[in-house]
Amino acid sequence: MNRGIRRVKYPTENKELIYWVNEIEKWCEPESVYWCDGSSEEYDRLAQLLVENGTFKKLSDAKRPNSYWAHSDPADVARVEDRTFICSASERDAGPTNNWRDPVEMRDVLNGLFKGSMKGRTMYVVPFSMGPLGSPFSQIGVEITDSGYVAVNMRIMAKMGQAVLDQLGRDGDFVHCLHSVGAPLAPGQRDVPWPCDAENKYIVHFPETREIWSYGSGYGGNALLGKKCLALRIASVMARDDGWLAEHMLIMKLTDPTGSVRYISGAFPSACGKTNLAMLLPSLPGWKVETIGDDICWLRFGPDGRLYGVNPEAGFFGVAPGTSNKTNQNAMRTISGDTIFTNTALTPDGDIWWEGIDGEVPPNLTDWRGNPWVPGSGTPAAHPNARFTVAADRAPYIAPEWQDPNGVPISAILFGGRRASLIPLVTEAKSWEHGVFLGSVIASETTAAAEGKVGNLRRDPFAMLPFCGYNMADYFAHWLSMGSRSDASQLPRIYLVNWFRKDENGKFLWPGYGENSRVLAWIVARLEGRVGAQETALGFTPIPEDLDTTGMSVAPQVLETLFSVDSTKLIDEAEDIARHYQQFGEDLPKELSDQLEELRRSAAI
Ligand code: O2Y
Ligand code: MN
Repeated sequence: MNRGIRRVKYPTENKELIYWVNEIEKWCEPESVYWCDGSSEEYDRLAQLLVENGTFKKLSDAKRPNSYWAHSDPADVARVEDRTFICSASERDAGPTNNWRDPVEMRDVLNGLFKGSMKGRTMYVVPFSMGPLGSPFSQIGVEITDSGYVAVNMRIMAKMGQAVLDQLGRDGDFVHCLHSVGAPLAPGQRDVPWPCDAENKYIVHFPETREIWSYGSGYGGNALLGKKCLALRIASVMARDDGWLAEHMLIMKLTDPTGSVRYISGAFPSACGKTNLAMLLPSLPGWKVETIGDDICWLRFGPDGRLYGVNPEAGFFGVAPGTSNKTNQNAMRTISGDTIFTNTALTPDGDIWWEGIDGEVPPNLTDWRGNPWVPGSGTPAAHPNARFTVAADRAPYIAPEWQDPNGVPISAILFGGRRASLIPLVTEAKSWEHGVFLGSVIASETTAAAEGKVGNLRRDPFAMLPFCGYNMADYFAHWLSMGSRSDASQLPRIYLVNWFRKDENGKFLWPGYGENSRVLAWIVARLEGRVGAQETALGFTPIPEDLDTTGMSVAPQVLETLFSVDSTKLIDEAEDIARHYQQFGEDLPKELSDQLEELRRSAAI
């Protein structure tokens, strides 16, 4: 007899995990604890529970099989950068672009918030692997969460469940990810469809101990902790320490008409069409794009000295508004079923709708807040940050090797931004160092929908501003050091692209979308040494005749503008870069200040 001794059968023998789960259970006081096994039967059961408590509405099986619609609290609709903290031991290690808090003080705050935070709720234990199970690239995490919505989304976005526990084994290490929506229930209290503590959000990273604590939000990157928190903020620190790169990049497989394959990765700030590019339908005959990943890329050197990229995610958490058969037919095919939609509008016959989707506006829509929508009311039916969550292997255009445990060899890295002027359609960096310089100054002009004045420039180095878990000056130095770890001929070449250049009347000069395949074809021609280039102050741009424009109408003077660099604007650009660099003070690598001096010199010529 073991009277008084609680014997629990755990689905793992990992001592640290069992200890941690028990400690969190004692502290957060949930009603029950549930270990996720990751099965499809479990997914259906948890989704049904979410339907019963009002978080999910099941969509029509005739319209959108096995799919669900959720709408969030209006105060919990997106990542919250001002509530995202890096709690490194020293403030200097977080750097000037992160919100730093003293880790000891932050632990005090969090301990207070998490005490009893899960009362009346189920505590889900979600083991997950970012990256293919067993790959040398992969990292295991365990998210403890009191949100069923998070558990089912995590099953789509990562490898999740028993197979991960088996991989973890008795002594394996994992990233501790703790999440609570921060809405404990008193006995008998009715739950709301989207519990959260909107006024009190904390998205906290402890880089030294590789921990993530997230409180108060149930939405996206704030709550699905494998994505931005682990695969970028914590992974960027691991990558610095272990000699690899964790990047905010898509990965695509590009096949030319002869069947020759290249893999390209690309970093773009939000609202620059990264998902659309990853899923591109080329307009150039004979070319094919297949997707490896749409948001995150982990890069490591292979034994041959080349950089190999892996997509650590298993799904897409894509922006819905604007997605259509015109902008992204592949995404539309992917989300035809087995998808969770959050904050889109809902049609009366049980389907979803958003601004920019194909066809007429259906009558009698329910808006993203769950209210009848009045067309012309001035408010959109779908929230601008409405999302779909869908498994990557549902995509008809996913590359067969997308989960290759060794990754795919990257031939070119693209850096992009939204720039109405100055930046050419495509520019090849002069060297790895020059490419790092271009990455460190990526900028986007704010659009009318975004914060700030239209046309304001926001620098977003490597599109990692919200996602770098340490001092960005050290991150620049890490990128530079990666370039000296291999022979220059083995490194990917770096390209700056800009699909958004406008003429003096504010009209886009380049149609974008499928036509961007012409730029990719030029890049491949450069990699293969088949075309020359013109040297500009920013790097090498195409000789206009070398861009394949067959089948499209583009005036020669437009191409000339697209490939030119206006030297008067370059002087202002160099001054703006100098201001951007000032925040890093003495920590800015000398190689980058030298690159800036070089740009200033060529601007002055
Ligand atoms: O948490 C959110 O609101 C979504 S953020 C996001 C989701 C998918 C891919 N990228 C991002 C991003 O902010 O870069
Ligand atoms: Mn992203």
